[in-house]
Amino acid sequence: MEKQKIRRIATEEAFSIPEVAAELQRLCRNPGNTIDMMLVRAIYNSADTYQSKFLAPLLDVGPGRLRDMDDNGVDMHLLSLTAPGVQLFDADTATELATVANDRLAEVIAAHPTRYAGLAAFAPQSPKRAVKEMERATQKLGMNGFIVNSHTNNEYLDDAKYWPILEAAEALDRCIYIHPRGPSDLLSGPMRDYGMFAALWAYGVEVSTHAVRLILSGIFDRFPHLKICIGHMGEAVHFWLWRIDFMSARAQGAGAPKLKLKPSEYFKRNFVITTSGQESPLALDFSIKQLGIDNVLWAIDYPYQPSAPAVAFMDSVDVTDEQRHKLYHGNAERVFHIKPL
Ligand code: 1WB
Ligand code: MN
Repeated sequence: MEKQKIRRIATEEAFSIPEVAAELQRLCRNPGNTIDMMLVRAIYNSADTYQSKFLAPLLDVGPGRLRDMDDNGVDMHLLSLTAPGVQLFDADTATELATVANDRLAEVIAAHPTRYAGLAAFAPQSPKRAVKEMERATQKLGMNGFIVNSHTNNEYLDDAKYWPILEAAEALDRCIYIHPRGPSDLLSGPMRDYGMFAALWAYGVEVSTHAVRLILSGIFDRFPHLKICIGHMGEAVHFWLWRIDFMSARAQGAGAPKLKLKPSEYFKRNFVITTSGQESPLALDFSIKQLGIDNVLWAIDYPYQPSAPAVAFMDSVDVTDEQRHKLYHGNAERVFHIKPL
């Protein structure tokens, strides 16, 4: 397939701004060795190690990134403030920096409206102010959805204190992308060895746990039109749907919240998934069959994973032309309100 013939919108593409990077750098000086701090030190503490190569491309929303996109036939990045976003900061700092990041993102999109779209950050630490920022970011800045990096201080979005955030996303008709961060404290113990602490395994456990919590808590009966996006080929949640349905019936009989629908029905109705960083044709085939072609979106996970293989993967998978168009851009245009060409 010719590289220029199909619009390619990549939907989990990370960026940062100097102000957030500086605040993360400051955090590095504190003691503490959570998984997030291990990652933050690796990326933002330039004296440090294996991922320091990511900081420059994260901060570059100009020529370097556009060159990578051009070289690989990628038309658009749906940008999001990289993990852990503002969620390690105190509520005031987090709220302020989310605003700055969203303003900056809006400027970049305005400068390159055909190349970038954006997910707005918000600070769950202060749900009230988060809702204000969600409204501002969509209604004034025209953002395409929201990004949240899974848990906040070990709490998940099913907690009632976060319902205003879910309510706002539903009312604004914008999807919340739940991106990974280091797992919450009690989940993280066994993940600290063998390189499992981030994208290799822990990230998927964290976000899949979050997604299953949302479904089983019953929040989709309260917010039936809420849309959630999860990456990495759905963090494998849809592989589990049959067993979750079976066991959920039993759990509801034993005191878990009563649900109007089967868990699998919420997953198909309220979630979409992306292929970020997961380039397995077999997993994609399963995802399309399990969830339907309209619920799967293409992503790279730039700069953490390279663009060329992500494009080669989606160019070459055995799907129809119509399906490839949906995967590459049609579904992203619908879910994230990106203007079709
Ligand atoms: C990695 C991936 C690290 C992501 C990150 O740190 C983020 C990793 C903030 O591969 O180790 C990501 O967004 O995929
Ligand atoms: Mn990512």
